[in-house]
Amino acid sequence: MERKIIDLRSDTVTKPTEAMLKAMMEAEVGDDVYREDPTVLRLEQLAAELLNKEDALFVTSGTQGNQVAVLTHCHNGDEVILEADSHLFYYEGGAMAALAGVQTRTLTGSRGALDAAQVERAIREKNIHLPRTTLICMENTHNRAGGAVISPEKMKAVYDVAHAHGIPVHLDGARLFNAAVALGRDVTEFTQYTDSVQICLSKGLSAPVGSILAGPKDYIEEARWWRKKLGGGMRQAGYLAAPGIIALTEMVNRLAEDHQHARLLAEGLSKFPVRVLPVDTNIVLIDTQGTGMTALELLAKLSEEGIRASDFDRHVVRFTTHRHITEQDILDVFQAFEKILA
Ligand code: TLP
Repeated sequence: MERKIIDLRSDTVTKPTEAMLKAMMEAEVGDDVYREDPTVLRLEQLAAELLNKEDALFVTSGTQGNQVAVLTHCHNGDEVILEADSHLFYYEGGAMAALAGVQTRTLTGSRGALDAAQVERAIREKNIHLPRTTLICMENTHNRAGGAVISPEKMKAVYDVAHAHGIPVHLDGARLFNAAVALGRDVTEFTQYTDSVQICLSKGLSAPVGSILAGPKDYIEEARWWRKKLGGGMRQAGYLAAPGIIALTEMVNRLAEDHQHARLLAEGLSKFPVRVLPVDTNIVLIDTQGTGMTALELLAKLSEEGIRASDFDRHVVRFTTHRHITEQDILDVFQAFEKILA
């Protein structure tokens, strides 16, 4: 019998549900570049409503949504303030510099949250020598901070500072629904403190592909133009939008189960000689130094036991729970740790 792989590398590995596959088969489609795909239009309208924004755009990925957002907000030579470990800065291949031609002003947050006073100090004054600060980005949940949730109150503090200076705010909400479920608050409580927001349909929500960028109507119109320039004008995209509709309508509440599994994993791992970082949602970070192994060395051992996770730093391993991870899988991880560290 083939051995089961317990894949905790990311929630991006989730496959579509039966209902999603059926919706894909039955989707009504048209050419979306002509705005004639009824399923894409339905997804975009639904997403705009849920996020309480005027309009929304279906994009190919979280990275494309974030980069289109920056391109739409900024001109080249502008400065963007964002958290030093944010996905936009850390994991998007330098795209902000390469595509939008902006320079980044990174601030170190506290579990991913920017400090409003620090943001205010970093905003450039009007001066012939200086670049213009034209965008402030936040990330919620914050991936490299271990799926940390940033409360709407903390977001408001940054948003108020940004708006006092006439600067828009973009939210990388790849896992915003995880934040909302963790705090038991509606996503609109977070999105009210953003001008634009990107959410991923293809992570814990299990759609096969795609993200949403939402914001004001004229902003999304401009974003649509940038998406086309980046090659993101998809034609019969309704086949991909159909599972996205199910992601938003049927898959949000189940994220609580991923959070519960992450807590279970964290509790169990804390009995081993690793340092387990605080867990808010579906991501568990551990520091491996107490094992005498680097992250890569521990990952190699785990892999021999059929368990996959990600290296986040020389001594940091990330485990991400998702729909395909069961309680038994978590127990199997503990067993593997016992064997590896015996
Ligand atoms: N994150 C991936 C990797 O790129 C690290 C993962 O496995 O977590 N924003 C945030 C906060 C993300 O975590 C990700 C993906 C993205 C944006 C980009 O989404 P995609 O992969 O759809 O481009």
